[in-house]
Amino acid sequence: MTTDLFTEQRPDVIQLAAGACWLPGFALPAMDTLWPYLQQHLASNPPQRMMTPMGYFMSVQTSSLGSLGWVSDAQGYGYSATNPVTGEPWAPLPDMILQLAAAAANKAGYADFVPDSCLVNVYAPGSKMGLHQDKDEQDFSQPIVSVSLGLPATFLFGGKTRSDKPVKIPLQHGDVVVWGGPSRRFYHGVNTIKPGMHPLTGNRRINLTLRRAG
Ligand code: MD6
Ligand code: FE
Repeated sequence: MTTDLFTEQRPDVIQLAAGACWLPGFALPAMDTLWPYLQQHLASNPPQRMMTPMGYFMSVQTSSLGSLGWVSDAQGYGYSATNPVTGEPWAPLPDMILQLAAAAANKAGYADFVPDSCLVNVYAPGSKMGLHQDKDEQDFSQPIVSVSLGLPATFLFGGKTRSDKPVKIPLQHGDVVVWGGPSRRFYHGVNTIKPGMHPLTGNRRINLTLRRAG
């Protein structure tokens, strides 16, 4: 079988679970402004490998935008108004990203999503993220919006318990995943990123995770 990668059409919305959907290519129209913005952000806010409470360094490098940034250290995971590396507040979330997040959430059935936190994850080949739940936020009525750029990744979307077998979602540059409501605390993760070269981001995958944390 041959697949023509250039003409292959993917649907706009793919339901993953109750309250969760995959929006293939949803962020592509925003890329012309999103990618230059992120490049600049990453240049002036170098992403860092955070330590987990177990004392291991994560393979992913992270930085944040918004009034609360996601941080981890030997004391635990959580949100912080300041960048632990610089002691300074995180840069505010630009309108362009707020609009993209709200539009994606809306398409998934969540009206009026206003995130206050945007985690910027940088994955080099070999980086991965183990299955986990997002449960450090105050208000679980708000969804999570995840935007992918650059190298492809297999996103794992599981269920309520760690032992629920995850579905494997082949995320491409510009794809968005939204989960909330009944699936807000579902386990998820990212398989090891394979080596590759993307025309925009080079040899990395960038993921934005937008949440209402406070
Ligand atoms: C991703 N990240 O980078 C997904 N969740 O594609 C996450 O799911 C995540 O990086 C909670 C805290 C940090 C994270
Ligand atoms: Fe997560």
